[in-house]
Formats: sequence, structure tokens, C-alpha cells
Amino acid sequence: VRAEISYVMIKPDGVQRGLVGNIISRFENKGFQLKALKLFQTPKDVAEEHYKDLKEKPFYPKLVDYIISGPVVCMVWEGDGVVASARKMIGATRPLEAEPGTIRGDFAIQVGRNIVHGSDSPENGERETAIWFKEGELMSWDRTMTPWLVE
Ligand code: YYY
Ligand code: MG
Repeated sequence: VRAEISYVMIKPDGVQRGLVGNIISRFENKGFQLKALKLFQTPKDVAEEHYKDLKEKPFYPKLVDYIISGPVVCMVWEGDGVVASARKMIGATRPLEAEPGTIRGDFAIQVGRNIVHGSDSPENGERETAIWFKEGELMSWDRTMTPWLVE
């Protein structure tokens, strides 16, 4: 089985607000390994597929319009427990409920402009990665730092 991965995405508001470096640094500093990264203008059908479980929600059309409103930064991060850890680092869906120190807690005030996405399960980490990236866009690389991060 392959190592656990999370699909993490900086949404258009995060890109527009110049938060790309700050957000990527948090995952680098934590010690997760970057597997894939790109700046991407999302086609509508890709946004719809990503959020297909929310299709019946009243906010779904606005959510899709927001995601396609400008470039996003698509990333895949790998590591033990990366899915749950990334969710903690991102913070609660509603930014006013997100703890200070989390990305949403530090930078956002509204659920419809909450800056960043992180997969909610390892299965969705795989599913979402397959939606946003082609197989060849994921890098397998030996990181010399790894033995200093994990036993
Ligand atoms: O996984 P997470 O992003 O924290 O929340 P989800 O429940 O999966 O919803 C996805 C996305 O939908 C959320 O990040 C913002 C948007 N949304 C919204 O605009 N209004 C809501 N009441 C709930 C979610
Ligand atoms: Mg979600």
C-alpha cells in the first residue's frame, strides 16, 4: 500500500491575498513531504467532481463559482497521519470557529472564503488527487531529511 496522502488546495482567495508561501511553509515546516504542486485554473467540471457530495446543498452553486473564480494552488502532501494533521492545521470549516494558529483561524472570517481545502479521509485523499493530478505529476523522491523526521 502506498503512503497516506492528502490533497490540499489553496483556494482563489488565498492566492489573491498572497498567502501561498505562508500556507506551503506550514506543511513544509511540519515535515510532510511534497508530492505534487501546481498553479491551476479550474474547469467547472473539475470543481463539480471535487465537491460532488455537496451537490444538493444550497451553497453548492456559489461554492463551484468561487473555486473557479481564479487560479488555485493544488498540492499533494504525504506522511503518516497527514490527512488528520492537515485538517487540524487548516482548522474548522467555519473560520470563526477555527482556533488561532490554524490557517483558517489566522486568515479567514467567512465559510465561503475559507482559503484552503484539505481531504477529510485517506480515501478522499486518493480520490481528490486523481481528480486534480495526472499520474505523472506525482513525484517519488528521496528526501534526505526524512530520517530526522521519522524513526
Ligand atoms: O472540508 P471542509 O472544507 O472544511 O468543509 P465541507 O463541509 O467539506 O464543505 C466544503 C466547502 O463548502 C467549505 O470549505 C466551504 C463551503 N461551505 C459553504 O460555503 N457554506 C457552508 N455552510 C458549508 C460549506
Ligand atoms: Mg470537505
